[in-house]
Amino acid sequence: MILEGDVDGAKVHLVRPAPYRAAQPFDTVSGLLQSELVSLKNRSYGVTGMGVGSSRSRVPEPALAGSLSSQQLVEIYRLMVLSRCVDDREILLKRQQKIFFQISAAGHEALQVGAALALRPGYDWFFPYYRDRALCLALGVTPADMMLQAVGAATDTASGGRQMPTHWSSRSLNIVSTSSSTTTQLLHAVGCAEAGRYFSGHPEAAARSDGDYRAFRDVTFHGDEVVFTSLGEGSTSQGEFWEALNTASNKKLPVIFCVEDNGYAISVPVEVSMPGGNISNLVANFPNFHFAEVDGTDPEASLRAFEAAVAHCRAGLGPAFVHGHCVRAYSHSLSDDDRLYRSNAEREADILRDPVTKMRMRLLREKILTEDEINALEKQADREAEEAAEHAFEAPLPTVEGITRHVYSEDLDPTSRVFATEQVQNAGAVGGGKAGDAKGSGPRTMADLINACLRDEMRRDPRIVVYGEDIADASREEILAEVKGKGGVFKLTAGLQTEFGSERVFNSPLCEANIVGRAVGYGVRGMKPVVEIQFFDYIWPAMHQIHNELALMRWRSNGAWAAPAVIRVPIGGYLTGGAIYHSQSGESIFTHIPGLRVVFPSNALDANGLLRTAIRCDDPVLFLEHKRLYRETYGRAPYPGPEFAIPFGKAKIVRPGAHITLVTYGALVPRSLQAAERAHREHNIDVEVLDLRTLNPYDWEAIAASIRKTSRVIVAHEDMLSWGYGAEIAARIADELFDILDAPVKRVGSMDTFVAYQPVLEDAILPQPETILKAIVDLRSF
Ligand SMILES: Cc1ncc(C[n+]2csc(CCOP(=O)(O)OP(=O)(O)O)c2C)c(N)n1
Ligand SMILES: [Mg+2]
Repeated sequence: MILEGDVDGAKVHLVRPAPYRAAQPFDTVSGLLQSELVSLKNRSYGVTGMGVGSSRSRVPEPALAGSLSSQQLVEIYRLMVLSRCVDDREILLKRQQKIFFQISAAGHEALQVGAALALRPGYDWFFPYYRDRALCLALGVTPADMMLQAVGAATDTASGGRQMPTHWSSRSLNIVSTSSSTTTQLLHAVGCAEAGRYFSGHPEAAARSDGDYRAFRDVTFHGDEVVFTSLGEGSTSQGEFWEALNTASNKKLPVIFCVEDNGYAISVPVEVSMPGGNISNLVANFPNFHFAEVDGTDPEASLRAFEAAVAHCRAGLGPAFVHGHCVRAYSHSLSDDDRLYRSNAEREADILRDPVTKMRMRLLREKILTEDEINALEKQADREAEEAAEHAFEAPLPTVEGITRHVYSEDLDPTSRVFATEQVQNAGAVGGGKAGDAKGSGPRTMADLINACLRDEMRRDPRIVVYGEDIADASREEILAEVKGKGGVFKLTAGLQTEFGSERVFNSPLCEANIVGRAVGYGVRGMKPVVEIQFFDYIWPAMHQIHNELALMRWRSNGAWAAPAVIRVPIGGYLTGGAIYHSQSGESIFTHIPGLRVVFPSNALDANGLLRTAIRCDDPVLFLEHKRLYRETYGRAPYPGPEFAIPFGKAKIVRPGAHITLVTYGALVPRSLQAAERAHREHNIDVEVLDLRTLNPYDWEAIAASIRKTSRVIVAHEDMLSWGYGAEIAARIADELFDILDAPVKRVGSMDTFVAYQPVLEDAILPQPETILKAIVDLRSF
């Protein structure tokens, strides 16, 4: 739609920045202007070449200080218009049902272009959100890239057709794959900044090393890189927003938080969710921050705000917070119609503040461009978006065969022989230092050998950092000479801070999402965070990060990014007084997450060897440690040496037998062994006990081989029976081994309730050796 405008008394024709506008009539362009536009496209600051098939080069300096030249102002406008044109083209395509989703940057372009021009693509790091089209265009993502994403092409560089459009990712530009989850990306940004700081203090850690995940996780760092992350004002209600500010502030990290405030979270106006309605007021007391509140519809003001923010961050003074007031020129997305909840007057008022219109008027008013030149520029941008779309429709679609690629690392298989160094190599050597010392050749507990493994691996691999709640010896380093140190509520990390220092071993805030979210940021930079969640019962605040981010990063970015962190978690009951909130199981909830390896050792040696594989492998791992087994006499073993590793997906026959197969893991291994001994003694039943050791992947071949021998099987676990881990194993046995079964598949698990405090109740709720014995006897007589 063309509007009439009035600039310095002269009538001009203006393209209305409306979502559903018809094709624009454009005037002819003079040759001179065209060449001027070409030179602007290849300008020497901030942004790389645009357009279909253009290559990307990194530009060293933004260099926009001082007053902006006419050329620079025109280029800013071009980027804003290009963003709008790509949005409008997508809207058209969505209405024609040629693409499947659309969400726009309309109304946010000025703020975003300002941010991009103050930063360095491929040098700084970016954790944007779904509305950041203009930001990404200005950083160097091309309209062609965007259209490939919109159609879901195989050649979509962000995700290969796996993510919605505007879920950005570019390795060359350091734009880390972003999800739809609002605010998770902020904690990734924090971890990313921590990793950058770590590498600049420990450059040797960046070295490539064969033999583990480092061979596939290249590192770049500069020492003064800044991390940018953005979100909408509605998303500031999420806890992770505050968690990210907390750590960035506390650690003076170079992170720019950009709040793009359009006053609405879909249909919810800001006053509903934000006390006082202004996020700047709420965050104002965080220490070490540089704060700016700007008119986000003014690109120059925005740029200046970001330049100051970048200067603050690059100088190492701390994080920055840029709050830009934008407008949401269109509805939330094409699935939304804002006429349902916004008045006409309010929507019209937003149109008057539309940044594209305002910038256009400025260029005319300041006689930087004529009306014809404006129209030519817009026509060119529109053509670019159209060509990008045409190109995208010719692109190949992803193949169905490729669906499971990059769920896990394609480079390093943790089930492979690389990790099959199961023979004890150095029994009797010292696998520890002060507190968690595994001295001598005598049997060590599971707690000792986990601690020993952490020490060995930290000595071997400088990219490992260990953090979590209470895991340091003492956060106040100066008293370490005087005190013994805490080293975790179960003392599994004892002595690590003392040996490796507070940069590598440190306490986190009491905040599980913060722990895992930062691990994602560390991981994408090539580090190996080995974090601890204090109790499995408190893993749930981190569930969003585990399920939607950590485990998904590789698949959703089609292999471009990964975060192979290790999360160690004490789990389980049989504690006599642990009660509900210190006794939970729930491993099947995590084996239900593609992309996440789940390990559950039952003894000291397996814990040592499997933790080593977890740390060295290239996938994220949930490492479940049964609290009751930490110091039990059962399963102690001598320290096996610093290279002892066990591949994932390899079960172990812990008791051979001929009559019944008992598939189990964790704390039910010793209980199953007790039951098997009694079955043999009292009933002459010979039970084969199979310890799965890893739950994802699990050793189907070993299960099947044993059942082929026995034709009878029990699957036993501590977790609740219904919908527990055993349900999946039992279903597969019934499906694939039906022919050789002599009896139905039997399961043993806890009652479908919580674990109570009173031991009489706990004993009844959790499966006991007697429960397993009864199942064995029943099954034998079936
Ligand atoms: C954790 C989470 N909850 C809900 C949603 C659904 N959702 C998507 S965008 C959105 C509103 C976000 O508003 P705001 O942060 O102000 O950003 P804006 O879209 O206005 O730029 C909601 C509720 C989501 N994507 N993630
Ligand atoms: Mg909003």
